[in-house]
Amino acid sequence: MASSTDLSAEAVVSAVRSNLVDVGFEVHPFKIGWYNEYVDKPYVLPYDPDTLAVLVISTPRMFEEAFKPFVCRQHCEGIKDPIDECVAHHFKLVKENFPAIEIEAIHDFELDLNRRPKILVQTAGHVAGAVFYYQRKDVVPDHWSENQKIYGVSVHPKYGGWFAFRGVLIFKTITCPELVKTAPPDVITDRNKRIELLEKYNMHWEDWSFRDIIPVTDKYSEEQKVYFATKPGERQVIVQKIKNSADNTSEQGH
Ligand code: B12
Repeated sequence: MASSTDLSAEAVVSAVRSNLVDVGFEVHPFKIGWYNEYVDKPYVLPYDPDTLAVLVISTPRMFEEAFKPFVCRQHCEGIKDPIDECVAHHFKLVKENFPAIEIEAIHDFELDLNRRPKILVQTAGHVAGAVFYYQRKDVVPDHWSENQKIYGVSVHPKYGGWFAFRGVLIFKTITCPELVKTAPPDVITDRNKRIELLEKYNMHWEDWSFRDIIPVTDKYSEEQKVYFATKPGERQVIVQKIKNSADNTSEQGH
C-alpha cells in the first residue's frame, strides 16, 4: 500500500494502473495546467498547473471484468445507476490505496452548482494524449449552417467509439513537472471522414455507427449493447439476469 506524500507521480500512476487496468479501465495521466489552458473560465480547475491528474476510461472489457462481478456482490435494488456505482466503488479502492494523499475524484456525470459539468472529459482525454477530441473546428473549411449545433466526439485509437469516459482523479498534493505531453493519435485525418463522424454522432448516435468509424480491436458485447440501449429505469431486469446466471454458474461449479 502506498502511504506517503513524497511518492513520485510515476509511482502514483503505476499504482493506479495496477488498481484499474485488470478490471477493464485505462488510466492516462495529465497536468491540470494542460486542461486549464483550453477550457473557458467556468470549467477551470482550481489547482497548480503542475498538479497530477489521471483520466479514467472504461474499455469494452469493463462490463465483464468490473461491472458483472460488482453487481453480483451488491444488492442493486435502490442503487441509482449500477455502472456509476461500480465506477465509484473502484475510485474508492484507488483512494484507499493512498491514505496520505488528498484525492479529488470527479465523475463524468457530476455537475457544479450552476449545473455545468464539473469536468470536460473529452478535453481531458485529448490533453492526456489518450483520445483525439474531434470538434467542429477540426473541419476546415466549416461544413454546417451557422445556427446548427454540432457536438464534438472523441475517437479511441483501439476502440473507436466503443468506450466511455468515467472521470478524473486529481492528486492534490502531487506535482509532475517532468510529465511530457504527447499528442493523441489523430486517427481521422480526412475532412470528409470527420464530417461523417460528426454527423453520425450528432444525428444518428442511436444506431451506434459513429463507434465503428475506424476498425476496432474490441467492442461492446451484445449483452453490453442491450444494457446501454435500455433506459436506466429498466436496466434492473438485466442486472437481475446477470446475477441469476452467476448463481447458476456457481451452483454448477459445486
Ligand atoms: C451534457 C452532455 C450531453 C448533452 C449535450 C452534449 C454536449 N456535448 O454539450 C446531450 C444530452 C445532448 C448529450 C448527448 C449525448 N452524449 Co453526452 N455528454 C454530456 C456531458 C455530461 C457534458 C458535455 C458538455 O456539457 N460539454 C460542455 C461544452 C461547452 O464542452 P465542449 O463543447 O467540449 O467545449 C470545450 C472544448 O471545446 C474546450 N476547448 C476549447 N478549445 C479547445 C481545443 C482543443 C484542442 C481541445 C481538446 C479542447 C478545447 O473548451 C470548451 C469549454 O470551455 C459529457 C460528459 C462530460 N462530463 O464531459 C457527455 C458526453 C460528451 N456524452 C457522450 C455520449 C456518448 C452521448 C450520447 C451518444 C448519448 C450517450 N450517453 O450514449 C449522446 C450523443 C450526442 C447527441 N447526438 O445528442 C460521451 C461522448 C464520448 C465520446 N466518444 O466523445 C460523453 C463524453 C460521456 C462519457 N462519459 O463518455 N450529452
